Order: sequence, then structure tokens, then C-alpha cells
Amino acid sequence: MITFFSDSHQSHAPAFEFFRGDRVPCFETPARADFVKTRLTERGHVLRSPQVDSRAVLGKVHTARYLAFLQQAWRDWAALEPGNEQRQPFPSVWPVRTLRSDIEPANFIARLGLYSMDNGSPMVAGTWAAAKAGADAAASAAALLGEGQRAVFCCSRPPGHHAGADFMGGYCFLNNAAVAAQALRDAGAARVAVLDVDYHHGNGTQSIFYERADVLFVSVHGDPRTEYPFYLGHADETGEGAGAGFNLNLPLPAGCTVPHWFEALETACRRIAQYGAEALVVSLGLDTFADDPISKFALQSGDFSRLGERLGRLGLSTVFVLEGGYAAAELGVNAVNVIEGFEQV
Ligand code: OKP
Ligand code: ZN
Repeated sequence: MITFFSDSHQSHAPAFEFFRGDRVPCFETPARADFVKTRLTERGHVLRSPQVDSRAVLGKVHTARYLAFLQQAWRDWAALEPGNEQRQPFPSVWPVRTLRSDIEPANFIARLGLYSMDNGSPMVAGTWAAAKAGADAAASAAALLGEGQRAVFCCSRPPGHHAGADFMGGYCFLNNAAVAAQALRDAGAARVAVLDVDYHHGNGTQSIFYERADVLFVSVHGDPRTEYPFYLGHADETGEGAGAGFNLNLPLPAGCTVPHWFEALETACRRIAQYGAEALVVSLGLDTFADDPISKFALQSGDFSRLGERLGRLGLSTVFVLEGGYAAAELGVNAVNVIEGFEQV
């Protein structure tokens, strides 16, 4: 499968994140994409650099002020005081209920909080470049489908599905899956489905398309009552306004069995088929893997082939976008199993 891969992912390599009050090494590392690249190359898949500038599409899925903040964030941070160039900024205050988010504060950390859902999105000098390359990959993949490719894989990081129209969160800055879906719409697909199979609910993607009928969002994920992102992803979220009925969440209990997971996948696939999608975007999180260090589903490497086969049977033009998956050394085999399972159909 043609794969978009950009070396600029390496410039997003924060040293640590917070976990239960401690600084711990980041789970979301450059090694993840490199393991996938190695496996793709071993198996003869072709890697390309993203060619399409996603700027115009980004302007349709994110707000102008969020994009302006993100692109400039590191320069603003570094200019604040000597030493910041070597220091990761984290938000410490957020405009929750009753507080105002319409006025952008001048203080950098306050602005970072305004544009964040959590303190779980470590940022460094190369973050914008890496995130932008991921969005460019998504736009490039959509363009290739327009040229008649059946499926394209975006091997990008950082991931994107927690990023909303105007916020980062959960390692995500730009919503690559939303960029792919919007680019497919712009290229003439009347209806696009996004299927998110990451362990964590894709709150950003859901919220971006929540009031739209032209993009169906379907997600299988750990129940937000106990799992990140906690505040979205429940079964009663079915869409609003024009989007009513075009959002389907299939939360599963942490620790659920593989057959239970595939049962939910089947429900997801049937909804997508019934919707009459002309193209599919898969938010391909691989943290459903049994040995994932931060997630609690039980898929084995062979199960990812089965996932790919089921997606292939939908018979849709498909963009795969890499999301989570933190058992880095197994990520290559698991990702390529999905891709090859799909191609086998
Ligand atoms: C991103 B993706 C450790 C807690 C974990 C939230 C998980 C983000 C998952 N600090 N942070 O959906 O795989
Ligand atoms: Zn995840």
C-alpha cells in the first residue's frame, strides 16, 4: 500500500510527560513511526513524502486562532526567557465552566491552557513541523484516492484524533483524520465515514463533525467512564442538528474480550455500509493490542489482520491514519497486518 511518511516526525520528540504527578518518559515516541517504517519497507510497501499542502483544509477543521497559536507557540515560548528553548511548556490553568474562552490572554501558559484539553500534549520546537507533515500526509492521501488509488496509509505522528477545532490534547495537535475526511469531501465524495478503532475515543474528530450529516463518525473504544478522554465517547452521543443520527459510539469495558471487540467492529461496519459512504477514513490506533502499556483491550497481532480484512470487505476507498499504539516494537507488525489484511480482500 502506498504510504506517506515524513522524516519531520522525528523533530517532535519531547523528553517527558506527566503521569500521576511524576515526569515520565513519553509513551508517544519517534521510535513508533520508525518501527512501522521498517516493517513497511521489509514487506515491500512504497513510502512517499507528503506533497499536498493541507493549509486550506486545516482552515476548515480547525479555527484560525488555534492554528495561529499553534504555529507560533514555540517561538513565543522560547522568546519568553532564556532557557525555555530547553524547557517543555505545560498548561496549568483551563477555562472550564463559567470562565471565558473568547478573550485570548497575553500570558503564554494561559493561552496554552485555553487551547488544551489536558496537560498531556508535550510540545517542543519541532512539534508544528511534525504535526503539519501529518496533516499534509492526510491531504495527500485524499488526493491519491481521487486519482483512483483504493487505499493509502499515513504513517504519521504525533497522532490527531483528540485534537478538536480549537484545542490540542492526548498527544494530538492537528486532527489528521478530520483533514483526510474534509479533503475527501472537498474532492467530491458526497458522504465520508470516519471509523476510529483507537483504544481511546476520538473526541476531537467526533466534535469536529458532530453537527454534520456529510461525515459519519463511528468509534469503538474503552468506556469513557473509566478510560481517557473521560468527558466524551458515551453511547448516547448520536449527533446534533443536521448531524443527528450521524455519530455512533460503541464504548466497551476495559478488559473486554477479543470476540466482544470484533462484535462491536461488526456493528460499526454495518452502520458504515448502511450510511452509503463513498470513502472511508480509518483512525488506526493500535493500542487495542494486548501488550499496550497504557490500554486495556486484548487484541493479538493476528487479530489486526482480521481487522484489515473486515475493513477491506467494506469495499470503500480508504485512507488509514496512524493514531495511538505504544507497544512500539510490535507496532510495525500490527500496522502492516491491518494494511495487508485489507489488501488481501
Ligand atoms: C492518545 B491516543 C499518561 C496518560 C495518558 C492520555 C492518553 C492519550 C492517548 N500521561 N494520556 O488516543 O492513543
Ligand atoms: Zn489511543
